Amino acid sequence: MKIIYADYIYTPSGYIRKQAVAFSDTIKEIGPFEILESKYPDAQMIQTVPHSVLYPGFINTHVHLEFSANKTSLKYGSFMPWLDSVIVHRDDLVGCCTNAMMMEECRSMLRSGVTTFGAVSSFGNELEVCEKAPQRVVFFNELIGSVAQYADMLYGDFVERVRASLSCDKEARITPAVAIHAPYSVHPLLLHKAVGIAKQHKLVLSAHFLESQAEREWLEHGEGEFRAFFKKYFNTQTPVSNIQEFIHAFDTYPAHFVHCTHASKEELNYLASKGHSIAHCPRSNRYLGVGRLAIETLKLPFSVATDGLSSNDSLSIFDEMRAALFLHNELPIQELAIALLKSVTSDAADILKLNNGRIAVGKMADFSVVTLPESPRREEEIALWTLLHTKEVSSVFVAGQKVY
Ligand code: MCF
Ligand code: FE
Repeated sequence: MKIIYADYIYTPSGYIRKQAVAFSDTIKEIGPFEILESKYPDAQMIQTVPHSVLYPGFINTHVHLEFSANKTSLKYGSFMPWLDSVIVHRDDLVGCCTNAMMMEECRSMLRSGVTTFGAVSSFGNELEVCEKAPQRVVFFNELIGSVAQYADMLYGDFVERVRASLSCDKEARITPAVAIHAPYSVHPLLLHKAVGIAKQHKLVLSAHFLESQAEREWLEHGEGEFRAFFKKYFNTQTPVSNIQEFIHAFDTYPAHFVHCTHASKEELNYLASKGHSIAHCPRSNRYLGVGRLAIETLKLPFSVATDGLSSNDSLSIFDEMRAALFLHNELPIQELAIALLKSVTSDAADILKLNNGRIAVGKMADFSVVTLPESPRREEEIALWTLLHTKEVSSVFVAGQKVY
């Protein structure tokens, strides 16, 4: 047993003062330090430095580690030129992305307090790194392919990758999951089979959805910038799916939709009515020029996530939350800070169906300790000071073990 003490603890009912948490691999009890100390006299005591706030470990629900080598290869600014540059540079970028490079990015997430991440993998190359990473990983096996002719072959490869991630060592804390790339790139034949697999094995399901205006135009009318793209690379003129067909494929199984920057109010409300959620990636959206997701009117849970270095400059969840403060510059800043922290803790845990993300009895003992530069003058501002002053966290625990 261990007992950790901090000036403040972030709990589902707000920040509590001068309390401690007793834990092994899960949280056993929360209460005054003296009481826990006398109840568990053999426990290892962990006293955090002054002005520390104990948070549940942060959760980054959507990242692409395989693009960790990208620095200047991919074209930022607007979606189609970016996608074109992905087609041109993908093989090189993925080919030169070493395990060491990906592990360094896992460690950079760890330094920002991320104890769980959702890794989208198109080839399965990252599995080894994810097994060795100190964090929990929801391993999203990505399915992509719009040409019906290749559907069987692509599906076979996908099933193999799902199988590999299902048979990981328990110690590695890998949770297998399914990612459908996007409505424009996945044939309905594959889409329905993949949703079926997710349902059958109760796997978390995710999909990029309505990220750009170009995607919308293509899916609705077979027009716009995607037309030339599909003509050039696939010699086709018609989309394989449309918005309604894609949305309805998920009607009976909740999914985590990534971006949704070009979803209409009606579509978003429909997603909400079916129990879906959203991954909101502020910097990726800004860098790919796809506009702002109006998080203030969403009726469904959302997480703030970094996306990959394919459309970002770092995988720090704090850099991401600070960017969100600026992207959503018309929202009241204190309330926004509170909402952002909730989005990367309890909401993200619910989305990934994990028993963490909250400091509460029975939850997994994943923590990140944030140390503020001085004692907060007003308690109602702790969330904002946390976001503004944290470049790196002070320490991190996963399943009760100190990993940073
Ligand atoms: O989320 C961003 C932007 N939207 C779509 N895809 C990706 C993103 N970052 C990486 N990707 C990957 C995607 O998973 O890029 C490839 C897929 O493997 C694009 S299709 C050649
Ligand atoms: Fe993505």
